[in-house]
Amino acid sequence: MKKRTFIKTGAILSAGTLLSPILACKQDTSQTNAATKETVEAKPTGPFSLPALAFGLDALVPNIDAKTMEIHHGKHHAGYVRKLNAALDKSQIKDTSLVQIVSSISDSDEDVAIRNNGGGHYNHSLFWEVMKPGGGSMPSGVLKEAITSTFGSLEKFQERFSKAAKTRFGSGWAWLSVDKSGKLFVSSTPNQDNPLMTQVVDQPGTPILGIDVWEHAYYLNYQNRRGDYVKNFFNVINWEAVAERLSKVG
Ligand code: MN3
Repeated sequence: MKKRTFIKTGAILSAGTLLSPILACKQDTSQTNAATKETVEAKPTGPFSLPALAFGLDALVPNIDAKTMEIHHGKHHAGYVRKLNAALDKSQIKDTSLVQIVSSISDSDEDVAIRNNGGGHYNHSLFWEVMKPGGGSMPSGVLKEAITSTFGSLEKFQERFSKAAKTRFGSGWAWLSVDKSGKLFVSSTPNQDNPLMTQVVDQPGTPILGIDVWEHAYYLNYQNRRGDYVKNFFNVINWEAVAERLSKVG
């Protein structure tokens, strides 16, 4: 829609130039400004783009409903990507590694747009990857050993993770991450922060599993029952993806 508007504006500008050079000159300034503004707003690409889902919108039903997936991925996540690209466009940041960008975020006001939208893009990209239809079978191998040696048992890990998700006040995320000594830990962060943000979180690390506990992630299906959503999230965890993330840390 916006792209089309921009093309139209460009066409009007060209027509004006042909019809009357003087008028076009006068109009040029305002229309160039308008066109420039539209270009920024309509910019369909930047360093980042919305990743496609590996499964259908209804694939996680009944644990996560199709409408929630549609809005969450197509509107919320797409919005973070768009705003991140716009924020980077105005910033001095030349880095195109999302992990580098997110890891470098500070507490300063200047970083707010990149903190919220870079975090939003990173977090949601991870979120879609650590879920799958028919998921939820228990982890195995190295990941299982790491979880049981850290938390005592898989059940105790689930309790700890669920508590972090349920008790996060307001909007945010709960995480299973790996610290720099290679040890697993559970934490939660507000808004779109995550454990990669070394300068802003209490417990820095590399997240390997995360659950979005913003109301937009569950409210259509669960309303205020965040606990039920968190419980059912365990039916769709893609443990192979979590294990793969663990294997890449370090
Ligand atoms: Mn979300």
